[in-house]
Amino acid sequence: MMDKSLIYKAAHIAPSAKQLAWQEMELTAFVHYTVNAFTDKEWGDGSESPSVFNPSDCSPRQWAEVCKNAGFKMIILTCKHHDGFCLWPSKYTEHSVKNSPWKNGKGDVVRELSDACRELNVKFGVYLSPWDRHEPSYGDSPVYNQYFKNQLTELLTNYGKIECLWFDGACAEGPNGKRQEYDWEGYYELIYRLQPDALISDIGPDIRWCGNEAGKSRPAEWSVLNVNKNIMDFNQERCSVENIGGRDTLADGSCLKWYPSEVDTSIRPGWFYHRGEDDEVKSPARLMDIYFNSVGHNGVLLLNIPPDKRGRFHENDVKNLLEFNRLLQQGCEKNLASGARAEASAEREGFPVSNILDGGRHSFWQTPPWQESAEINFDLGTPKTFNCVMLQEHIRGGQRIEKYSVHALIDEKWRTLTSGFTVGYKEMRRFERTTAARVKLVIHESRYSPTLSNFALYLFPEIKQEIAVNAETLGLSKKLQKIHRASSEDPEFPAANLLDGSRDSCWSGKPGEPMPQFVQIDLGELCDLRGFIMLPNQHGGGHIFDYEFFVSDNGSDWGRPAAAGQFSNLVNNPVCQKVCFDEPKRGVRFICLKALTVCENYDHIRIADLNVIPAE
Ligand code: FUL
Repeated sequence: MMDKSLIYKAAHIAPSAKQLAWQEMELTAFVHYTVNAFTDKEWGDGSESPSVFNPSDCSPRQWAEVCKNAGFKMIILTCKHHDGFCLWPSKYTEHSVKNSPWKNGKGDVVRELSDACRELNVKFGVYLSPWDRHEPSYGDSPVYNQYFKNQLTELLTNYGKIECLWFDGACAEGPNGKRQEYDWEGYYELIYRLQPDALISDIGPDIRWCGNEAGKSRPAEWSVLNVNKNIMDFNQERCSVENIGGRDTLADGSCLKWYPSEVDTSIRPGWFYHRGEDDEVKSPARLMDIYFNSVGHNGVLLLNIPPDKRGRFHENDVKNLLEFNRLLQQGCEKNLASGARAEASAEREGFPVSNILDGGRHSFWQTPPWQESAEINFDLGTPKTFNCVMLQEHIRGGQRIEKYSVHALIDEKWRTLTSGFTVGYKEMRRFERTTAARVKLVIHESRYSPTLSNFALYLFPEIKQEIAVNAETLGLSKKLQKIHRASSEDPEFPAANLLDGSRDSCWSGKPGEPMPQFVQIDLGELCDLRGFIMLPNQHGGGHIFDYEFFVSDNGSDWGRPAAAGQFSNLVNNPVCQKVCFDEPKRGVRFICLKALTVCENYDHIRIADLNVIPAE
């Protein structure tokens, strides 16, 4: 038996006014822009010259207009990403737009975007990467902390209202990289002093990372969490666990906190613009799935749209975004339950169930204290056709529902349409098109007393699921391929797994074997190649950081690498990596991928799939 006072406490933890306002924005946009758009990299290493930053038609106004027209309420700009290049003319470094050819060094992307946002009534936030691969003081902790605070001060004082500061936890220079002790408390104090209303996200006290960059959420997405260590530890250790807020995680309740989930993902496989990904922009259908997984599952969506080399959102991204918004508007246009007669099995005085159909945000229904389950029956009057249900709790009072299901009366029998766990700010579930006049919501379990402020039934348009285009479909047939050699293999994870076409199996080097580790594949015939693709391990770590890739016609003479570099951001975003050679390689029969270093000091490397991209 759980202590009632603990449950009472958990049921009454509520959002702050700024957290609530943030949650109600629902859709927010990320804009990742830096030298990477010009060097075709995902993580710049800081050695890029500012002269590469030269957009031909940079239009932050276009970014703001598109976001606004697609229903997004805030834009967060990467003012400085891990490469250290600043999109504003910072006084504290030469590594910025002021030394680029763009507008003869007189440009300021932060200014242009913040102005456009203000004019269009879109909120503006800043991403400032703590990890800085350019700044020489990085790693000299007090000196760099001052540098970081100086930059924060510039951003917080010169650009009007900043709604959100977004601090990235990424920090991976690989083995022997510099280590910086960040002064988080000092950064937060500065923000509280200069912009007290700003939210601090990701490595911050107001908003938590959902735990992945793939647009997914967990079955029970709680906003009330036991944050029993400092935020940094929580973000590193617990933000990815499946059971994030269940009763068994609440401990003695002394560290409960409203810490809601933000789902950050990119409209493209990478966070930055790469021409080679123009055909891999997420379709409206895919964006809709992500919407249901984020906004429709007690989260806020932070969707990244990266400007291209011109400095504009690419046409494909714009088209898909606007179409996504059109479908969403169409789906939510009409609440087919409005006007229905609702009857609840229990009702607290003053909180009638009719409140959930009045369309208002503030009125709500609840049960009497400690009535933790309930049923609400809806009589729609005449049969209606719908395929989606929307529930909203009155989160101003806390988050409470733990398990629910929705049913329709069809041919005199109750058929379950959907079921789930948490509701929170908003829960939206899709199911097969259903025609019925009677619908029932069952709240099976909740904390103290469930509340509901809105209930809706919608008919979403059927969306054609296009065949997903992704890098993996570019590979050569594996029929003739076989493993030539591998530096080592864990018998449980043989190198042959690289050829089985499965995303779930992988090749693992033997734990503890020294680096470099390599694998060689015999393609079975001579081929002309444009590049290669590598699908990282989909179930854990062992990701390669520095690599070299070789080709050969005989399997023993390899020569100089055909490509070499670093894979970026695999820990957080293990999507398929596509590497194109400078020139096509002709007459190749054997390939070799050599891992020079591994992320996070793992003692083995793991990859799921390796293939080549034939030259056209
Ligand atoms: C990650 C970064 O490493 C990516 O480049 C991107 O900025 C994403 C939002 O966070 O951790």
